[in-house]
Amino acid sequence: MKATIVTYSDDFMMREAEELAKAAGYTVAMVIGLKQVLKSEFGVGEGKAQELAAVVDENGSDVIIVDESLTSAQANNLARLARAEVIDRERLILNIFAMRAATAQAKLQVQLAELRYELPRTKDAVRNSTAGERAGFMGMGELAVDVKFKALRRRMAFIREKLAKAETSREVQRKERAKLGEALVSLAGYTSSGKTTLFNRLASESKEESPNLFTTLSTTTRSIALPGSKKVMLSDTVGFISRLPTYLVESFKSTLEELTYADLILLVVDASEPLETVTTKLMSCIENLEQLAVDPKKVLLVLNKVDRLPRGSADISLGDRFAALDSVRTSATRGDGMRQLRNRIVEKTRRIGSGEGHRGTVRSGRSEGSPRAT
Ligand SMILES: Nc1nc2c(ncn2[C@@H]2O[C@H](COP(=O)(O)OP(=O)(O)OP(=O)(O)O)[C@@H](O)[C@H]2O)c(=O)[nH]1
Ligand SMILES: [Mg+2]
Repeated sequence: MKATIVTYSDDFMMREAEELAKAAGYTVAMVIGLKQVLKSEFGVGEGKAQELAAVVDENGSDVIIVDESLTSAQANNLARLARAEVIDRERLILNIFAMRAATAQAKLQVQLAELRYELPRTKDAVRNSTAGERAGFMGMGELAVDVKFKALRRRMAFIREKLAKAETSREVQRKERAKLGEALVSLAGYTSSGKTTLFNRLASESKEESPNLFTTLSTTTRSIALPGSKKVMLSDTVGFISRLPTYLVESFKSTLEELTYADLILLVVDASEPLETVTTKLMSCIENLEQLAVDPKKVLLVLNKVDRLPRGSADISLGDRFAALDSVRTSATRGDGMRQLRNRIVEKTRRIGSGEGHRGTVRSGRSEGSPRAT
């Protein structure tokens, strides 16, 4: 399917929107950058909507992707005018997640996010389709909204319950692991930064790595051996993206919660991108970690893909904003920096494990070197 993308005239956003569209399986015919995307009933501005209709007609796109959140009225109006299917950013991300969900848990999480997406849009759609009815049958429209709403809510409650059950068994597993006295180390970072490639190298695994966004949707945890016959549990997690819909974060909370239990977080960054991109992505990762109430002291920055940097290039300077973060340079594909990374994990989990005031649910005294560890 061919798609024309409408986004902001910003290099980063244009590239990211294109990558998202490709990850969802579209062939991208054109990326249009606008100063203002959310406008009027067409979502892009009426004049622009007419132009867009002509462009899509010309390049034969089946789909228009609007890189913003649209109401169903906006999407419908634009679709009618341009005679093409209209998909907004949230729908696009949901479609990728739906395609990639492999485990039962991930599938439930996606279903929950779908329902959250639909809830406000159902309201719109039912209102519109029953507007005539309401005039004749006094309030039938409202009734239809109600029925539909109740059905959606019931379904959501059902899925939440199922997810909660799965969460209980994860909790049991977590406690079992805690008894082994191994620190938990989690990989986090922007989608496609190389988390799974690092995970595979550290754990001698062969989980799927790919240049597509959101390759990994569920957590995998393995025990890995480190220098000094130390062992830690290492988890690979779902990647972050900018402007991630909050309900998607909520739906994937139990997966992301892995990060709140971690003793150490390896925040992976693709350091081969332009500094501005690196900074933007790092900021959005840090925002996500803050939302999950992760302690910045537990973060070790992994500047990955250094094999792509020009030979002998100076140290990557991220500026004062990230000065507090410790960092290691790696190439997960070529193997650079792996020894340093392993050593840093040993060091960092030793310090974290020795009982400096853990918060809330995080267990303390499990790691090697702690007097309480057994
Ligand atoms: N050149 C180079 N490529 C790398 C390196 N690490 C990973 N890659 C490539 O980057 C792409 C993304 O890697 P993944 O490991 O799938 O990234 P991820 O962070 O797990 O991504 P998601 O699961 O989608 O969130 C793949 O094509 C990898 O081969 C590296 O150090 N150097
Ligand atoms: Mg991955």
